[in-house]
Amino acid sequence: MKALPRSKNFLGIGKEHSAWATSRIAILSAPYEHSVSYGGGTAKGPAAILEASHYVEFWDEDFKRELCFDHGIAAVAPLSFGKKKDKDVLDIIEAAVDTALDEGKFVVTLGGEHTISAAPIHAHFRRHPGMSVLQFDAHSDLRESYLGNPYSHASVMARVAEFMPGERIVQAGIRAQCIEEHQMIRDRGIRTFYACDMHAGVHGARWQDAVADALADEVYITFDVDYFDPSIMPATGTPEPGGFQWDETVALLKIIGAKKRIVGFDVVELAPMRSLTFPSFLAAKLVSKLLNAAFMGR
Ligand SMILES: [Mn+2]
Repeated sequence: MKALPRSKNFLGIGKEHSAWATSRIAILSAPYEHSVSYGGGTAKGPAAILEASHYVEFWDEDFKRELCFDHGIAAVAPLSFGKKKDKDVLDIIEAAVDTALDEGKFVVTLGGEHTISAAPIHAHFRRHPGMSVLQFDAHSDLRESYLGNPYSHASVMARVAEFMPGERIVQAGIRAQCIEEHQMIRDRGIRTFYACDMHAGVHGARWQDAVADALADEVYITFDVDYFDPSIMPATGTPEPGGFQWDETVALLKIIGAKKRIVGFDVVELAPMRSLTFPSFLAAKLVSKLLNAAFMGR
């Protein structure tokens, strides 16, 4: 795969730390947007994250290192889907993730709408059959189909639940769902942490510990940015009030980084706003934090 030049890559790092052959980390862009239900714009998410990442510091104040110079980060040219959609698009993404994993890379996938996550989750699950998937999201995305489309962003975790055991799907931040999704969570034993319970202290003094305890040793993270409160993340298709703040989220990532092994992750559903740059920056810094959590002790 071919790495993007410094002007377009992650963090704006020089060739010696961003070439494909020598980088341990690969960032794939999957700018797929088809099943929009409310606000649009997620196709522009990956490019906005890469652009904003040039303003993220190399040095991470939480993890006390410059990860990009230790391991190398290669961002590659965005995948293109032509007129393809649904399953055909997932096949293209999964093939790309497979290629990168086969070359020993730690793979980050940027969306795009949440639909795309089924592909990297499946690719990682085939290699790590004991893993959990941790879904940060306002919505449980467990609808069998939405507006007639089983490959809707609102159905992505229903597709994942077709190949993963329910108890190894862990959802955090959920605050919008339909009754069928609620029943599926109960029937399949999906581990859902509802925002109302997390905020109310139902899971103890620190909900972060309860979420971490629900995970297997190996964890894949799928991060829908609408998990955050719209006050800090307004740039997403379906914002929901009552979301989460930055520090409490980073606190969980540090716990997972210390106690578990993050095998891969994706960040999806950023719909960048022309008038407001901070949401794109937040998403870029989130990618950096997730990478640091994943490489803790490595
Ligand atoms: Mn979602």
